[in-house]
Amino acid sequence: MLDFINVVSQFRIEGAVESVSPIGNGLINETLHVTTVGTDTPDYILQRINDTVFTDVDLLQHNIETVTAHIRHKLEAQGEQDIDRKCLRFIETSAGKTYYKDGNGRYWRMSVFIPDTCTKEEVNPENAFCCGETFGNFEQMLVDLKEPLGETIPDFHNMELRLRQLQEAVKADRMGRVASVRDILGELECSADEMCLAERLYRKGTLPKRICHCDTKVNNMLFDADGKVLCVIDLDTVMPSFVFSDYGDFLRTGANRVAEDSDDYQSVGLKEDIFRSFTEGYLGSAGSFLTPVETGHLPYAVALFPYMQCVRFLTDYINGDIYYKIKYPEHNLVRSRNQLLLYRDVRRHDRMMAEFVEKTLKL
Ligand code: GN1
Ligand code: MG
Repeated sequence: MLDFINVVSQFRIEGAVESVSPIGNGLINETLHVTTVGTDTPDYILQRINDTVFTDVDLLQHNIETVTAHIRHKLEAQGEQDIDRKCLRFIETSAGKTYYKDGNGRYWRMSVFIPDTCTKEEVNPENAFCCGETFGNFEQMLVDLKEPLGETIPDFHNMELRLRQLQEAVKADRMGRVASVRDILGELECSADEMCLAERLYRKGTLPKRICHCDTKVNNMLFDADGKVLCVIDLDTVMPSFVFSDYGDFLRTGANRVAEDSDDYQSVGLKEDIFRSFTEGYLGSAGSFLTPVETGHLPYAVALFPYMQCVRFLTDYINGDIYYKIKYPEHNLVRSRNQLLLYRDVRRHDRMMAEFVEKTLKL
């Protein structure tokens, strides 16, 4: 507690600290709820930033400040009420920064706590529409951002790089695990060229990078007491990427019939109703700025993300589980097989998805 009080005292908050307690279930950053005495001053969120994953904290915070300021201006211009519930507000330190490095080299940031909100863990056909609309809207608000943003994890969703990392892991075979995953490697190899299409389109100049959220999970949105979305949270991965990141990665988790680490392989597969509902919501808001190259490749994005995640989990398995937290030795292997099966099932829906996107765009 004393430690936290020292950290909090570096930030220009209103009121006196009453308590500090853990909140949320994020795996990357440590998040705490700071209450203040009385009802006249807000509560706060205190977060320790994981600088092993996000190595350039200055760039990370620059991105977040730029994005929240831009969204705030947009909401003001639209005459929105209640903006402090619809956009995160970060607090400056007495040195005028939005983060603080303590004596032990740990990085911290603070934002105003938005009361009477909740997060959701389940995607259903009803809220999937709203998820699509919200993430599409988020991209839409940032489409005219002039200030360049950096990549907080360079080449985060670059498929060519992820495949190179897999090849390097296979070559080193540090744990002697490669022989047991030859079947997965073989299947991945068959689709490797096809899945690197986005990078080729980008080099040709036909596919843009835009500011994307890059961690589009249902639990990265805040809902109010009536179940309406207030805002998007967890902005660490906001960076230039292909829109496929937001669209494809949401469906990878939100539309899988089972969790990404389930070994109930029979059940892995794409929930078509979630796909349709999310796509309608997303195109309803993002359809206004997406190019035909982007919309034409949305079905590819639905396949790309399970494929990429299969590659990433398998790489980590071969490397000896150094990136993703595991609960048992084969955890990454199970995740990898699950994602490969999802990839296969998504490919069975190629045609349905293409027809649905086309039809929705005409509405
Ligand atoms: C990581 O920690 P979490 O679950 O939000 C990863 C994502 C992966 C996901 C797979 C920074 O996200 O890219 O899709 O695991 N985030 C980072 O579960 O690598
Ligand atoms: Mg999160």
